[in-house]
Amino acid sequence: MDAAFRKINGEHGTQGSSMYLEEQTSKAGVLSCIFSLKEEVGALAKALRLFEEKGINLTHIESRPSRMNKPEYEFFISVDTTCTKALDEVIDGLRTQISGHVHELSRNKQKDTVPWFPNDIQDLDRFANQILSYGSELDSDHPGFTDPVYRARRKEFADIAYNYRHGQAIPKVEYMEEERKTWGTVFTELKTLYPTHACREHNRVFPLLEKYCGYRQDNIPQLEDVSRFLQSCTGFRLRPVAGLLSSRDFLAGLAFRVFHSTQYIRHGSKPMYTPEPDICHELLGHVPLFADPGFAQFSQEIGLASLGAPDEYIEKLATVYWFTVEFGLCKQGSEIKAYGAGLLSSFGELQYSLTEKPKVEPFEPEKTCLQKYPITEFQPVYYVAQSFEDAKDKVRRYAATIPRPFTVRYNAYTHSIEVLDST
Ligand code: HBI
Ligand code: NLE
Ligand code: FE
Repeated sequence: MDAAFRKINGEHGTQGSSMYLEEQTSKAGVLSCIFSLKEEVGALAKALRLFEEKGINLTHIESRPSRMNKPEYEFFISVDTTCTKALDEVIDGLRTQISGHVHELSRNKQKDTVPWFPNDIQDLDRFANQILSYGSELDSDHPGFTDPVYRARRKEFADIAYNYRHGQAIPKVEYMEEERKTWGTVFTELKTLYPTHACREHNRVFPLLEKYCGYRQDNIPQLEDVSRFLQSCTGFRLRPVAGLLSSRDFLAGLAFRVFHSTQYIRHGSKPMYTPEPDICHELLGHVPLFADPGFAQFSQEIGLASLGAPDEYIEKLATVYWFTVEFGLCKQGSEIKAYGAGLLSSFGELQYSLTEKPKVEPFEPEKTCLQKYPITEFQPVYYVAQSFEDAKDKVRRYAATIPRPFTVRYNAYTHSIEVLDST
């Protein structure tokens, strides 16, 4: 409920997003409809009570003033249900007891339809509007919430991402003094920890980024420069994004070797740790490893496995992603090092992760994929991989157990997905 409720829809060019909605609603047991209500106290509560009485779970709700009927409001809702009878009764109730107008947009009870996925790298342009939270609209517990300069700045970055299309150069940004100061602190602290805490692949690439991409304490590198560098190493490229994407959208990008990257920087009051991705996280945490061929392939495997996968498997793959790409530890010789980007971009958690405090378990996708985790504090558990090669083999074997009536192959010449029907 929470994530869907916060979805920013339509505000920045509705075409892509409405298309997406239709496709989203073709999932099993989902219904979307619009009903209108006269403006009066308690009208919405009355309508919602009908759903409650029948035990139907709302997964999305949005309101807008009616254009046709000025004193009315329209409500767009999606519900999750397997019981059609209850649903029919609610719709009847809405029609007879509450409002004349109920417009059913889609209903699909087929259990085995395959969720839509991008077939071509350009299809990723459709994700731009589908930000879950933290776009330019900060939540009240965000450290930048009461800082008007920071909020205005976040809006500028969100606009760059919303307007970006595949194939364009990523617009360069002139960072402000305050922003460069924050970067400087994060960069300096992390750089002293990397030799002892980061995995060898990260340490191998880091000097190249200093040499070719302007990684310096007094300079925030430009996404475009870094993206070109990555393309020359592994074919991975960056694409600007306004905030968090859904797991499904985010993982789909990886299938094309596209990494959705934020461009704003964390609030200067908390350089040591932030729960949301920011440019420090992307450039210092993720980028060095996407330049490593073995790791790039591992990441793409997770992305390919996600295409068209059922929702519950997306959640599992997102969890695997979380405990590897974001918070993974790996064995190197007799030591354990960090390779997860969430660790390599937080000088607080990087230190903590290699102490005795957290629990450490071996990485086994079948087990790891079920682990619950917090997203706004240091992790209580980490998973240790033997090597990227080993992690990749394990994820590939795990992916083969995801029920899909087809297999996929990436065509790197055309940047498109080839679907091989296996039914
Ligand atoms: N969206 N922009 C963005 N960046 C991420 O790192 C990210 C995301 N959405 C989901 C996500 N990461 C992961 O936590 C997994 O759900 C894939
Ligand atoms: N906690 C990380 C940091 O402070 O850099 C960001 C994690 C994003 C998932
Ligand atoms: Fe990340």
